Amino acid sequence: MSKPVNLDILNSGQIRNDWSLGEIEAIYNQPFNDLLFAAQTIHRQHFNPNQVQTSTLLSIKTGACPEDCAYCPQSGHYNTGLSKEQLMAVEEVVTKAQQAKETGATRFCMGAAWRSPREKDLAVVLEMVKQVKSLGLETCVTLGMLDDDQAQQLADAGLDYYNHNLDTSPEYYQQIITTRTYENRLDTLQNVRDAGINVCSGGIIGMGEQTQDRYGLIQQLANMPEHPQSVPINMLVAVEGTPLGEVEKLDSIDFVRMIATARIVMPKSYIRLSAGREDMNKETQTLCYTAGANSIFYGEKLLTTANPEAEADMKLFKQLGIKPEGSEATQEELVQELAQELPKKKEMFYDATQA
Ligand code: SAM
Ligand code: DTB
Ligand code: SF4
Repeated sequence: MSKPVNLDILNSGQIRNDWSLGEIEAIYNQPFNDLLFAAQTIHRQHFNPNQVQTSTLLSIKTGACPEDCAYCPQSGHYNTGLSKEQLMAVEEVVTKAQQAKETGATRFCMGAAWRSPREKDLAVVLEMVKQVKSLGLETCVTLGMLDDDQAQQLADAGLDYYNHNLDTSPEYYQQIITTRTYENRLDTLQNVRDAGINVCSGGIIGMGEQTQDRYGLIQQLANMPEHPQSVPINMLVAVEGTPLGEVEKLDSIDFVRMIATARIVMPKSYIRLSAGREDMNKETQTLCYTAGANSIFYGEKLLTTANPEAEADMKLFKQLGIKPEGSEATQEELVQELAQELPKKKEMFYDATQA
């Protein structure tokens, strides 16, 4: 075990963009209680510890992606049984966004399985952004690589966040994706930042990486010119048919360590407990909240795989005294409402993990 990290340094309130791998390693490997205490202390300096932000995802264009990301059920390089779908119609997306709002989400994230958007598709997405925003929701899209002009068009449409993950360390990246480079990803993030859109960028753990790669991912995120405003930490959802379909499951304590480390080095960012919650019990999720996670993907579906039911999340929030950030309803009202409404709203969807 590394030496405990000096809390005076951690408590300085300074936002740093020069973290060394050694420092990140020392933070990650502290005795668990010291790590959680440091993360919770820092969390309280910048956030209400009893509030969690809720984002609902929708896959607006599913499958047949030309990229070869080894984790992804939507890559056209692998057979996961997922059928290719066209870009959804604007009205359909707006209906889903309205439902997400009624369920208590404050941000609506639209994902497309593209390498980068074509001009005519981007025009449709711009309209989606405008209309979803007019419902009073924050908007986020993830469409693959963007050039500066595309980022500007999204900014002009009023987009709040762009999600583009680094996924892993620069070293391990080559084992995971060959069809685009780490540099391509950093360039897209630069274009997004320059256009004045909030950056949402994080990664995945549990892909067979070494702990060094986790430190490397955190270092890349934390040493950007500005910390991403939102940092999704995903646990791999292993999907049969992808090269990572059979990878060994991640230990939940390692996941909590990753959340706590992200919280400590990026004190003002929203750290999102992201994919993989279906495989976590409520105690693990609770530890993540204690470690400074203050955002979740909310609603029964991620992009193509399952996520906990909204009702289960609201029940846990209620047990923990957590309030969904910015939602007009309290978690108590949402629990009651969801118990009545959800069976009506629920619909069957293709879950790539159940193929
Ligand atoms: N095609 C766009 C792109 O890659 O930029 C946007 C959609 S892509 C599905 C968004 C992110 O979801 C990926 O960067 C990856 O971090 C995450 N993701 C995809 N499949 C996953 C899986 N099986 N488990 C965990 N996270 C996953
Ligand atoms: C992110 O970091 N995780 C989300 C979102 N950004 C787009 C996607 C998770 C996808 C999990 C696999 C699936 O449902 O297809
Ligand atoms: Fe395509 Fe995105 Fe999946 Fe990679 S992660 S295969 S780019 S949808």
